[in-house]
Amino acid sequence: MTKNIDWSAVRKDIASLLHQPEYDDGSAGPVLVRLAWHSAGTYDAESDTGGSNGAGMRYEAEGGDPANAGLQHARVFLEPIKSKYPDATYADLWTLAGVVAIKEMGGPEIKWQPGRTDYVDDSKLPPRGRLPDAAQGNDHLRNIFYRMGFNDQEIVALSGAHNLGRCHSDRSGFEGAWVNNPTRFSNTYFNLMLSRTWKEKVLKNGNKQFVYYDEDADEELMMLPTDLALLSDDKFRKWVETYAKDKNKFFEDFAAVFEKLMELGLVRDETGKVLNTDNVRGGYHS
Ligand code: DDH
Repeated sequence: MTKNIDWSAVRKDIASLLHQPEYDDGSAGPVLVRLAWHSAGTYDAESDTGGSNGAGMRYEAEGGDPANAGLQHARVFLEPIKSKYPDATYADLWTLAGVVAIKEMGGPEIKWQPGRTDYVDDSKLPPRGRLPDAAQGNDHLRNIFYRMGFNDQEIVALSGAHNLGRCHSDRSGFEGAWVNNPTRFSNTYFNLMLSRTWKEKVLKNGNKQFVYYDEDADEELMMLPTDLALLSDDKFRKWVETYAKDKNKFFEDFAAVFEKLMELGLVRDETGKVLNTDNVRGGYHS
């Protein structure tokens, strides 16, 4: 059923909650982007399960996946919005919050459409382990993102989201930010990846990451093994180089691929209406 929701008012309200002086780098933006991505990134094209319908992270089966540790902060930030617009689904609010946060942090405008359901079909719950593991390499990246229907160029463009936010030792077990200004969307991540000398560092918990000490900012920046894996493969590396050189191209490609990510698992008719609001997709494919 189409509800009459004033989405431009919702967007404004999301934008006005981003400023959070007590939280992380002063912004809820990065963790909201991660919530949006993890809500959709469970998609499996072959079995047609997972994806942005359902907001399954509200429940332990998905929300308790160690890959989703810390995302409760993002969900709590959005509760006042849900209370103000009770007819908006969580699945719509989580994806829209990511889109609004990216724009507000200086990123591109990303097309977004509502219509997602909060209905969860238990028999179609995505199993854990569908989100990427930062300790792995290129084969893993391809397995995970090809499964969602992305290609090599799209994998690199999506990875550029690591311009934003940071790793937390009590969430993922990794530590630090990728760039000096982690609440400003840009292509700095790609530039730093190529231009700095990254040294392996073993954390107290045994996790390996790569670090570079930035003297100007007196700060240690980091890369995950999966980030630097993009440099060791020509098909990925050429896109890292393209995006490092050409910020506009990165913004354009990122906007397209993030829009595609937010649509994973949805079947829409030609008017944009979501058909699989029972969250069962099979029957809608002709
Ligand atoms: Fe990521 N990401 N991500 N990521 N991600 C982490 C944080 C953030 C991987 C691992 C981690 C994407 C892809 C990958 C964001 C957006 C996106 C953290 C740290 C880990 C670990 C979490 C924590 O400790 O709080 C891996 C591996 C991949 C991959 O294999 C490609 C994608 C595709 C996106 C996206 O949005 C399109 C954002 C934003 C953050 C910062 C969160 C925060 O709280 O700050």
